[in-house]
Amino acid sequence: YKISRFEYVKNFEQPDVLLPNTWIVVRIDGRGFHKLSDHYGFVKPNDRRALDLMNAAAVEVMKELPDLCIAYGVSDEFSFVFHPNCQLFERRNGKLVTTIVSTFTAYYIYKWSEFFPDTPLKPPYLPSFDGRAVIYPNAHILRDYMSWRQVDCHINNLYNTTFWHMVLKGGMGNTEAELELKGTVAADKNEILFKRFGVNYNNELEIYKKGTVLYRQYELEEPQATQVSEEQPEEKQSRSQQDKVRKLRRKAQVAVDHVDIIKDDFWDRRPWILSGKP
Ligand code: DGT
Ligand code: MG
Ligand code: MG
Ligand code: MG
Ligand code: MG
Repeated sequence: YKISRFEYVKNFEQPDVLLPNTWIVVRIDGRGFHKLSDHYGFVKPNDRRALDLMNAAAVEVMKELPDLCIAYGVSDEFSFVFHPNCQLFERRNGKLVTTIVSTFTAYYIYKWSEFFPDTPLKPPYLPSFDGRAVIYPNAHILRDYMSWRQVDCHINNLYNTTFWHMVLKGGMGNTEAELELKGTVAADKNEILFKRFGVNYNNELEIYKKGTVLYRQYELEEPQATQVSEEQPEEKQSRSQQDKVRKLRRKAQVAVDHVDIIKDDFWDRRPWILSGKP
């Protein structure tokens, strides 16, 4: 029985369900933030207000979506991670990505004036974000993904810190500084910073060097290493089980940390992040 003769158009919709039992990473990235950061006068190379605003918006996303188990942010991007047992929106790609992107953007704009009280947002420079979902087959590869983003953060920050010291404090032209940095390795940049500007890169803020990791805090951190076993495909949880887990996750504080997530220690001390329990 058809409700109307127009209903056949529904058949044009394409399925976009993401593979079951895989990690889902939704990465969002600011659109045209190079221009936007210039327009609103973001401090170079790192604007603490801008990063804190990104983190504040991401914390709200974590609070609204208890299925998220961890998130990592750097510069104008954030990666949000769903556990393989996540069933939100039947794992539909479009639903997951658009919900995260729009919730994040809404909070970014809502909270803007809290972090930039003297710089009101004005068209055409309104912040917007793109987003995509990628699935990863196991926790090992998921961790390699997270490590990739954090290594990127480190490489870019060391480069940008050195570059902007050479330009802003060393009086070099942009092209001149760029040319000198071409082909240099990390040790060279550390040396430029130290010898010319008396800056020890190790003393830069952790938030700049390591980016930001968000996760739920349950006050059950393990003091020493315990091995986390690879997740097993699990039986589907019942509705009431799912509700209970959601409640627990909602109650948990969202921790905002600037720590190494490449080595095992971070994960060993917080086994619930990869186990998905709770
Ligand atoms: P896109 O993502 O292709 O639309 O283009 P952009 O311009 O957003 O490029 P992207 O995402 O590769 O690079 C991020 C830009 O945002 C980069 O040009 C520097 C800027 N940005 C991000 N965080 C800060 C900050 O804390 N301070 C300053 N001055 N700029 C920042
Ligand atoms: Mg981009
Ligand atoms: Mg961008
Ligand atoms: Mg970016
Ligand atoms: Mg609706």
